[in-house]
Amino acid sequence: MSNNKVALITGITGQDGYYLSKLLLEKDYVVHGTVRRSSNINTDRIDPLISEYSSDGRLILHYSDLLDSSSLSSLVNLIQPDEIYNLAAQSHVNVSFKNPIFTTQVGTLGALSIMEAIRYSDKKIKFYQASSSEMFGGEEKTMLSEESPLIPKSPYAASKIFAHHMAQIYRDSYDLFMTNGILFNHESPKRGETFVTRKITKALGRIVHGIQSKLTLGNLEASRDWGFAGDYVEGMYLMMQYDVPEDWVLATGETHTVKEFLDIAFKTVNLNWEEYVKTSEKYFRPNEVDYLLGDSSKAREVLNWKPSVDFKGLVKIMVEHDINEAKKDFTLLKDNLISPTWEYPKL
Ligand code: NAP
Ligand code: G4F
Repeated sequence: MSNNKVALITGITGQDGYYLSKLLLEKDYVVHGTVRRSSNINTDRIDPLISEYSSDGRLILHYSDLLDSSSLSSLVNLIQPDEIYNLAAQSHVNVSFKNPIFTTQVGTLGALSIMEAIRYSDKKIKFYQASSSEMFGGEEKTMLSEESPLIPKSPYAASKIFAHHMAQIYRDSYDLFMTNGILFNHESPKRGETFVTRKITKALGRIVHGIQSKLTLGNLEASRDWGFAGDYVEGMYLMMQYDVPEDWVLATGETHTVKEFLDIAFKTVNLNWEEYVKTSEKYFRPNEVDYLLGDSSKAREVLNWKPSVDFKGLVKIMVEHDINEAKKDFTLLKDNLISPTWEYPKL
């Protein structure tokens, strides 16, 4: 019988799913992950981990969907994990205005289905809920902590608040280990390509290689506390190793506008962003979170967590990665294997 700890990660195919599964595998966990069936294989991010860890049974994937509560409860029964990290969500805020019912079903009942499976399990299973700084609403220019009021501005934020409160209620009512990580924005080369940071660095790489000529964005004045995803999954792990389940903010303590991100990114390759970027109503939201700045003193003092990558470092990592990626696209284009799309992405 193996002594390895067993974790179940929902949303393992996403940005954080990649970094968290890598971290846990390096810590000798057996990692199970849920994957949604899609018409194209959607495991790109974790393919390197699959090839390294699946043959010896350390990384095991299961078809599941947060909307299918019976598949979740049978998975929990089958695997009997020590820890469950609920990362699955329709995580794009603007899309949540367009698909509010789906976003809400996944964010609320999806999360609750896992909590119910844990409640009826014979084993004491620790649970991590991916809460979000989006829940704060960013009404005022203040530092936000675990005690700050929650003022949702989107269906996404409202659904995250429901799951956040249910984790607290299950913690208090049934003495279960339900921890909430209230994470401020965290980015990386694995970030989805329609989130603003990656959209910018992806486009910049393509501009550098001459295969894109412009970039259309929305609100450039919005300000975010942006950190590196690799640092934030370390924080998730630390929260789950702490003696008691609590709520924890992870943030860098610095905030920057989209304009500042553009400025630093374009300057790394000696370009002026104003010559390439335009804005369109299409990317403005019906209700905007203007300003997010986090106070993560509790996690820093109690968990000894701190981010290792600063804002400029983050921009540099992402720009360098996407310039290399675009070089591959350029080569394929040159050999006529793909046709030019002058602006990317279309969504
Ligand atoms: P992401 O890249 O969008 O990944 C989301 C994951 O959820 C993907 O694996 C996705 O699967 C899966 N998923 C979506 N709908 C699902 C459903 N109905 N059933 C099962 N799985 C489903 O998000 P992320 O950036 O890694 O974020 C991880 C979590 O942290 C999310 O819950 C997000 O809301 C939250 N969060 C993120 C940030 C941030 O800045 N990144 C900050 C605070 C909180 P597919 O690959 O098939 O789409
Ligand atoms: O990159 P974003 O889409 O991230 P947003 O809305 O802050 O949400 C992310 O962080 C949350 C944590 O606070 C997570 F919970 C959530 O799952 C997600 O990971 O947008 C950042 C800002 C917004 O103010 C947006 O209006 O950038 C602005 N923006 C300007 N132009 C744009 C664009 N955002 C996107 N996605 N695309 C644009 O063209």
